[in-house]
Amino acid sequence: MIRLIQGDITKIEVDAIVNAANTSLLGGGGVDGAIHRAGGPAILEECRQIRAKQGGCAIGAAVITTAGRLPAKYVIHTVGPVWNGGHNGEPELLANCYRHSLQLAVETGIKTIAFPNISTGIYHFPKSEAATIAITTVQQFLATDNTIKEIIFVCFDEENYALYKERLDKGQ
Ligand code: AR6
Repeated sequence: MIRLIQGDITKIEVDAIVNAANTSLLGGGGVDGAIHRAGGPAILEECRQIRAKQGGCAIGAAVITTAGRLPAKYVIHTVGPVWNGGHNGEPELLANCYRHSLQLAVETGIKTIAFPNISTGIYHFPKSEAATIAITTVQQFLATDNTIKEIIFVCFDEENYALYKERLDKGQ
């Protein structure tokens, strides 16, 4: 089941929230900054350990930590592509973020997961195309998986919320 919410992802009570991180895994602005601020230092400590072991996180890949003080149980950190005109693999890399986050969720036994609008802030991915990619990728995943019970798109801004609502209301 897919749900749509407008709000702050750090407040959502689900098994896992997804973070729009960067390849360093060491935090930043936007939703990444909000998650580390609200979740406390435990998340960054686990990110540092992952970084020491595997050197950060590639674009389109995902890693998982616990969620510190957040109401969620886990944080799945994925790294979206920086928009650079659209001919540098950005759409496929963005789809990989959703796909790999969901695969990691299934491997961890997660049943409810919340996504922010990855890459549509500091990384400047056009919101309309990003919404289409997010929704179609998630729908494709749900068509072959029966373990994830709920996927929530958490839109922070009005524009993203309207774009998602329009697509979800008509079934895509
Ligand atoms: N809850 C939900 N969504 C949020 C929140 C929040 N609390 N805060 C912002 N957003 P961005 P990116 C939305 O910039 O484009 C960081 O520095 C925001 O409105 O957070 O993938 C990382 O470390 C936007 O729609 O992520 C990277 O360096 C969406 O989250 C870089 O930014 C994503 O915006 C990643 O850039």
